[in-house]
Parts: sequence; C-alpha cells; structure tokens
Amino acid sequence: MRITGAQVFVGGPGRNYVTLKVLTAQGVHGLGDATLNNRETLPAIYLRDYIVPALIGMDPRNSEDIWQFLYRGAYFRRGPVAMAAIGAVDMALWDIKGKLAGLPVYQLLGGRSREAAMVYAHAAGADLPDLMDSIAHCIEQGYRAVRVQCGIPGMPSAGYAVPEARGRGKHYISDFAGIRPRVEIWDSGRYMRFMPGALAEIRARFGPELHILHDVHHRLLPREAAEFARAAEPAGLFWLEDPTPAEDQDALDLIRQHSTTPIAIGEVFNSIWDCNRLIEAERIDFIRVAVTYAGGITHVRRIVDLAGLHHVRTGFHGAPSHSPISMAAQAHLNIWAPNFGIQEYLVLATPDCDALFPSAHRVENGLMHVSDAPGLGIDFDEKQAARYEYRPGSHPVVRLEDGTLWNY
Ligand code: CS2
Ligand code: MG
Repeated sequence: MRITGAQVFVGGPGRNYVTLKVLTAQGVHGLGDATLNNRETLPAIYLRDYIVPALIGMDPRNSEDIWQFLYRGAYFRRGPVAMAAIGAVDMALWDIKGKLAGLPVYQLLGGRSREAAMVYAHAAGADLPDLMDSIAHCIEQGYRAVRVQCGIPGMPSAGYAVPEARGRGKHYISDFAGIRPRVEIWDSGRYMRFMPGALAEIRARFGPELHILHDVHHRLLPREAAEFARAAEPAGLFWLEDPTPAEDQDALDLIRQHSTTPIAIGEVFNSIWDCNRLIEAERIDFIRVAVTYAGGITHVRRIVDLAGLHHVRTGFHGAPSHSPISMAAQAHLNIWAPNFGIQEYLVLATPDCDALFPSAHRVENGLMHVSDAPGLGIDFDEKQAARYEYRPGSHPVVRLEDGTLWNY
C-alpha cells in the first residue's frame, strides 16, 4: 500500500482552516488538520514544499515510522509550524488506518473508557450581569461546564475573550482585519481586585453543581497568579487556565505553595518536551495540548500516558483555532483516555461549517458522543472548500496603560 499524493486546502467559514487530504493508490484517503491560528500559511507551506513530496511512495500504515521520519528527519525539531504539519499527517494516517480496519480510531487506541466525554462551553460578558446571562444560556443548552470571561470595571479594553458590548457573548470568529493587530490595554491590578469576587458571585448564583472554568490567558506574574489562585478558592473552580506564561515552569511552584485551585496549562505546547517536567513535578492538574500542533494522535497519546502516571487529566484545547477534523481526532482520544478530564468545545456547528466538514460526532447535553464510522469519522467537502480562500487576520496585541507590551 502506498501514498500517491496529498492536497492542502486553506480557508473556511470564519476561519482559515488548514486541511490535509492524503491519497493512496488503494483509493482510501485520510484527513488531517494543520490550522495554526493567524499563521495558517506556514504549516500549509511546510506541508506542500517539504512533507508531501517526501510522503509519496510511503506505506501509510506505518504511521509510527512516518512520524519519526518527519520529526527526527527534519533535524530542526519541534515548534508550532512543524508540529502542526506533522500532526495533520498523523491524523490522516490514523484516519486511513481506521478506514482500512473498518473501525473507529478509538477502537484502535484501546476502545471505550466512557460513554461520552464532558465538554465545556464558553460564556463571556461585557460585565457581570451580561456574563450571568451568557452562563445561563449555556446551562439552558445543557452544558455542565462553562468557561467564564468577564469585562473588568475601569479596564480600558474589554479583556481576553470578552465582548465589547452586552449581548455579544456567543460570537467568536476571526475578524480578518489584516495582519496589523488591534491593540488591547490590560491592567492586572483591576483584574485581580475584581475577578475573584465575580467568580464567587457566579458560584453563588448557579450553585455547587456547575463546573466553572476561567482562563487568565498568561497575563499574571507568578506571584500575582499565586495570589489570584488563592483568592479564587471560594468559587471552587474546575480549573484556572494559563495563570502565568509557562515558559518559566519553576515559577509555577509558587502557585502550588499557596493554593489548591486546579491549574490547566498547555494549549501553546508543541511536544512532550514542553510539559514533561510540569507533569512529573505535578505542578498542573490538566494538560491542554491539542492534536493539531502537538504532533497528532501518535504524540498526544504519549503525553496522555505520561500525564496519567502523575494524576494529570486531559483538557484538550478546542477553540475554533482547530478545525472539526482535530475535534474529531480528540473525540476519539477522549473516549479512550483513562485519564480524560474535559474537552473544550466551541460551537462550530454553523451550517457552513457542517457542510464543509460533515460528521456524525455530536454534542448533546454537554457531552460529546463519538461516531462509530471507520477512521476519524469526518469528511471534507471539496466543492464547499472552493467557496473559501485565505484571508489574513491577527490576534490582538496587549499593552499596559503606559504602552509596555504584555502577553495576549
Ligand atoms: C484560548 C484560545 O480557548 C482557549 O483557551 O486560550 O482561544 C486562544 O486564545 C486561541 O486559540 C489563540 O489562537
Ligand atoms: Mg486558553
């Protein structure tokens, strides 16, 4: 059996999804996702110029050897661009493997460990009453776990993932405003004075059963993060995400010394080497990697197994920064992983997105049910894809009030 070629598509409804389709002489094809938010053309070029020509003629069933070939063979290892490209190939090869076996990928991983996987939705408000409405809306739709992001009184800009005006909490798409980023102004002091109390009010309003999550998005210094994690304890968070940038991983000890709030980190990590120390030192409770830019199913499975040895559960990144193909690959990992925790889930299910990526995976009552179709259980409609092209966009850039550049 051999690979005869592969195609790369960039574009999609509201996002520049990078989709890889690997073709074989036997007519079976596999799909992978290499979307790297706001840098989408880079993994596409890495695939087209360097990976696809090398894949032709290889036996797609040897997914492990192909992974090692792409990772070690490049000499320059890791990084989000290369790992997104490798991840897409790996997903496509698992898709092919499943189709050949006539089995869903989760059966190849070891079968079901649960009936369905709990997901969390996003709620956001321009202010606390607006956020309360957004949370209530998520609960009405059946979600049991909700990430809450709130506008901060006096903050010059709305803040991470916070709408500028009331009633906009549910919209979350790229603005494609070009590559010159919008500037947001941030003030950690205002945030720290307001947010822990807001989290406690959310707990008081919605009761003990709701799983409440909050994303700091790397904005606090380690000492501030420790203070914040402790101040948030009365809210009984499911997790506090990215309280401080994880480049200085020893700094995370400070959070542990001062608080028992569960910590989730890892959405920007590309490999096991970014998180092995964090996991082994048990500095985190949830690992947030994604199959997209952490090297696909083959590599993320290794991270999941290491995490399982250290009581660290999964909480894979699932923002619309990934296409429904990654979400499908993660659906299989989630159903299998013995140390599954939760899955981030953004409602991508617009009619346009469903038409581009038809699948039978479904979320109902806050639980993701995996399709039993062979392979990843997701398709890609090339006629639909022809409607879209790459459009440049950018994450905002964050500055302090005096102009100092800060972390987005
Ligand atoms: C976020 C992401 O989902 C999350 O937890 O941190 O939305 C992140 O901002 C984007 O993926 C960046 O591309
Ligand atoms: Mg995050």
